[in-house]
Amino acid sequence: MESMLVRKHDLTAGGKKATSRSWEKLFTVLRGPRLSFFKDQKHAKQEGAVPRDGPLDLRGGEAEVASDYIKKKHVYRLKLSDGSIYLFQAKDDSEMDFWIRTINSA
Ligand code: I3P
Repeated sequence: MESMLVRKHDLTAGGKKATSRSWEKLFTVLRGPRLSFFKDQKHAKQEGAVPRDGPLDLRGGEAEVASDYIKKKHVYRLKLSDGSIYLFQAKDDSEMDFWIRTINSA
């Protein structure tokens, strides 16, 4: 699975507040239980491409609607087993539901 996703890093491993907290549009690649983020599709397709972030290990993690996040619509939260948290903003609820299901079954 590959897609441009809009992401905000909230907490780092161990549950510390992330220092780089702005919303970013990143080319995202899901392979098995691993989620990797690239600057754009071109960077992702380069031979030996190194992700800008990740891969994140989704095993033991969970995605859910971020109903307490009221600044933007269609936002879902990914909690990882290491304590880190990422928020994602989908373009609508159906895209949000799709990604929540996809992440939770990865
Ligand atoms: C962040 C940026 C984010 C904002 C975050 C800021 O600043 O404005 O959009 O999150 O607030 O720190 P910067 O771009 O300088 O990193 P929200 O959109 O959720 O408000 P936060 O630190 O309160 O999460």
